[in-house]
Amino acid sequence: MSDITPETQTEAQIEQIEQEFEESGTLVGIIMGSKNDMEKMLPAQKYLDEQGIKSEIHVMSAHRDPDKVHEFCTTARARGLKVIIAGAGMSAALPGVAAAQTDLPVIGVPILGKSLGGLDALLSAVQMPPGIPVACVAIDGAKNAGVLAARIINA
Ligand code: AIR
Repeated sequence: MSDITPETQTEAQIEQIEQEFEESGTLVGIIMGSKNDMEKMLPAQKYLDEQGIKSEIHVMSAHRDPDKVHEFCTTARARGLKVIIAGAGMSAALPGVAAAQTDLPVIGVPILGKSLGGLDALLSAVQMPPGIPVACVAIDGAKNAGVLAARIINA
């Protein structure tokens, strides 16, 4: 006779779901504000690939797709992600908006735009209010975002 009650069965199911997420093995979510940022963001994934760390890449804009960003960030931990890398140019809200909606570490990548030498994106990513941290790398510094994510995971 099985001693699984409806309560323990539910716990077992939850454990199974968590295990499935762990087995999928994706540890880093790489997000960016536009498909036009992709080329600049790929060095983060390349570095993580070289380290054997699985990542996923999505395009979502904090301004154009706020619902998508909310969904991604609020489910990231439950889906097994450990770090989020967020890149955007111009008024780069994405890193900060991500950090506001998850307690996972968020690494911001300011992307060089057509004006202001990338200072717009740098300041948008780095000037976060107390309590909502973004670890910001250099302008177009996606490789270092990958390196930092790997260090956080291996800490
Ligand atoms: N962006 C998109 N939504 C909000 C922001 N800040 C950024 C993108 C991109 C820049 O605006 O991250 O770097 C221009 O976007 P696009 O799609 O017009 O090339």
